[in-house]
Parts: sequence; C-alpha cells; structure tokens
Amino acid sequence: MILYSYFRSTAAYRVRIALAWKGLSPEVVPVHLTRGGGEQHSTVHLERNPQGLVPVLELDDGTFLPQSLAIVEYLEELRPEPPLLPTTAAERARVRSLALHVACEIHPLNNLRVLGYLTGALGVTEEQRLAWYRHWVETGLSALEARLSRENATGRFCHGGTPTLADVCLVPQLYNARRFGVDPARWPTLARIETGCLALEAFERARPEVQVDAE
Ligand SMILES: N[C@@H](CCC(=O)N[C@@H](CS)C(=O)NCC(=O)O)C(=O)O
Repeated sequence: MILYSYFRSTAAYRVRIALAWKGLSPEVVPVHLTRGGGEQHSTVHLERNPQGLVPVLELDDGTFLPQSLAIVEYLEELRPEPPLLPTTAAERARVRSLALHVACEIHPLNNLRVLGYLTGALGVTEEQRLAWYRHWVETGLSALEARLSRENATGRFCHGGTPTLADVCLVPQLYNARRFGVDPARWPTLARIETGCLALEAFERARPEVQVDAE
C-alpha cells in the first residue's frame, strides 16, 4: 500500500494514526498542499483523487481509495486487531457519531480550499478568515466537550479504555485548532483525552512533526 499524505493534513493524520495502531507502515508519498499552488491539483494527483484532496491510500491492487474515514474502516476490516471500533452495534454507532461530529461538522468548514475561497474569490480579510475558522472550530469542539463531559466523565479516551475511530478524528482536529491559535485547554475533557492518546506510540508516530515531509 502507498499513503499519499501531507504532514499537516488533519485527514491524513487520522489515517496515519490508524495505520500505526494496526502496525502497518506503508510507503508514504508526500503531496505538498501549498507549494507551487498545491500538488493536490496536479494531473497525477487528480488521477488518484479527482477531488484534489489528501489522504489517498493506494491499495495493493493499484486501486486508489480517498476519504479518511473509509480508509480507516477499510484498515479495520483488513486488520481487525487491535480494534478501532467496539464490539456492540450501539457502541460502534456512538463512536462513529463522535467521529462524524469532527469529520463532517468541523473539519470541512475549515479546509484549506474553503479558507482559500474566503480570502480569494470572496475577498474577505485575513482577520475575517480567522474569525470564520475560530467560530466553527469553537462551536464544534464546545459541543463535543459538552457531549463527552456528560457521557464520559472520567474516561481516558472518547469511548472505553482503548482508542477508537473517535480519538483518531479528535486528536488531529485539536492539533489543527492549535495551529490557528485556539488552545484546546479550554475544553478539559478533550484536552485530557488528547493527553491520553498522545502518550501512545501509535499516536506519537503519526504526529505531523515526525513525518518525512515535516517542515
Ligand atoms: N473528507 C475528506 C477530507 C479530505 C481533506 O479535506 N483533505 C485536506 C487536507 S486535511 C486537503 O487535501 N485539502 C487540500 C485543499 O483544500 O486544497 C477526508 O476525510 O479524507
């Protein structure tokens, strides 16, 4: 397998965590999202993913698989142990619901191309762009904090005693928030879960700062 990744990409970070958790270390091919207008728009990358986004996982048969959550679910089926989803249907639904809270309601609003469209085509100022980012990340993470502090008062992870797909989505989102000057310490449950995750080797190996293309 080959992972097309960018060190700062939160969606690629999710896949890197899952790969490391499963003990898989495929070749990683960086796709630089800003250099030269963005390598994600190159003909070669658009053949991998016409959306012009990372991550993409190239499977052993040469198939290209975009979309981080589909990739993580694929890895879960390929290598069920150690799991990233719990055993009962209700628990799996809860974990997926937490993951989608981040991946569908927070991340897409603050993607590079969305922020670029704001300052480019719509002509908003840098200050307004940052206000947009902070609004959606704070709204989304505050709701997640409310939910997790109610449902999981003392747990080390989002669900149960081991990391799941929910933590795979949460940790990169908190990394991204910090990059834009939003300190996750204001959400104590999320911050505690992040600390628990980052103490694990798989999360350490997936960190942006230790990737081959880190700057
Ligand atoms: N829903 C997609 C989102 C992928 C995505 O938005 N990737 C970002 C990096 S985190 C990207 O490639 N952005 C390039 C751009 O916006 O031009 C997934 O989960 O894989």
